[in-house]
Amino acid sequence: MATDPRPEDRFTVGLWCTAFAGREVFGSEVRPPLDPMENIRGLAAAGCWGFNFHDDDLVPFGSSASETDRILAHTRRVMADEGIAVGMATCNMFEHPVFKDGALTSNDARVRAYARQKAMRAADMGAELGAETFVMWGGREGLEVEASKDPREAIKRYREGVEFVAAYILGNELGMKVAIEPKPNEPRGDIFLPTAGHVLGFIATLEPELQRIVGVNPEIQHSRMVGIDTVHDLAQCLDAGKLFHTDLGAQKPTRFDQDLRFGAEDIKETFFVVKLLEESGWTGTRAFDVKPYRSDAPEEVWDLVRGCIRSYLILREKVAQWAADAEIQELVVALDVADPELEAMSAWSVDNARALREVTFDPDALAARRLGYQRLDQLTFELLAGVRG
Ligand code: GCO
Ligand code: MN
Ligand code: MN
Repeated sequence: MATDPRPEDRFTVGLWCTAFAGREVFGSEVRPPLDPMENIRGLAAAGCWGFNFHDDDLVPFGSSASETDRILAHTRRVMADEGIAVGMATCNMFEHPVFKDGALTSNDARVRAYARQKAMRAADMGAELGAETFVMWGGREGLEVEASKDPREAIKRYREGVEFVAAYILGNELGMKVAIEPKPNEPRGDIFLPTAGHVLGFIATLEPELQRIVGVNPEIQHSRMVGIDTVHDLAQCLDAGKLFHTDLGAQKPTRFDQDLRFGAEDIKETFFVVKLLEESGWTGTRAFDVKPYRSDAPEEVWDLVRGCIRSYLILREKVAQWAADAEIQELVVALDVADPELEAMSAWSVDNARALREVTFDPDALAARRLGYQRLDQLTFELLAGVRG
């Protein structure tokens, strides 16, 4: 089984993932801080083609322009040394207290302006390091107190903010696409643009020339938090030509954002995620947004990275096996029933509508068709469980 990553697989991991020291609402850090350059070297050694970063992951918040340049130059040297690229860059608009009640959707015009300024700087950093995608995750763009924000005003402000950032990237030819990342809640009680569907609807309201460079960054964990089908989420974005990035990981439904190791939960759904990406000819990076357990020792964060990559590649092999399994394929092929005569009437026209009205159907006979889903799902399970072939 081919489980060694190749450069063309383009696996990436966020610097914030491996640097996650375990601080959360109930407990303090359990691991020492991880220096960003050590982090980049560690990701390269673990098999990553690239890394993803927030501005503040690399350049400490509040650094001067010259300090920023120095750090970026140093980063470029480490990247060249290690042969590692950058997949996506993003702006941390959630951590500092200034964003306590939102960034682009804050009621305070000064905070909104500051957020735009920070996003422009983050976009410059991303372009400088060769990122192809600029992710916008609005972690603080939400509320707990419904009376605190007019939701229509907030969404309008969100649009103006995204348009501003997209126009900046386009106007300065930074060569990146923007991918908005939906999330239903956490850290806010309710976050605007909670699902991929909301983001798709939102994108359709942007200035037409900016729409072209704005897409979606769906995350498995965030879809599972609300219990919706991750595969359908991705498929809807693909169908719209808007899957610009995707954050891979694992999650049990209806919990806090667990950001578990890829493949850690719902192996079957994860298999169908890989199947969809591979069969759609996905050319983006294969990006993991995962967190080490709080119980992990410092060196185990690299097991997390290696595990994600290995699980993805194992599932990719399973996708090939599934496609080559004669019994499975026989069932799958039988599902599509063609009827050239009826299909010729499927496009709307007055003549087709008239002809269709004259057709006699036998609904009971159609309903009696046997589909074989028990067998199909069982075979899929057995293939994944390793007891087939
Ligand atoms: C989360 C989010 C974040 C974002 C990241 C990029 O886990 O809640 O997914 O990890 O992806 O901040 O902006
Ligand atoms: Mn994410
Ligand atoms: Mn997440």
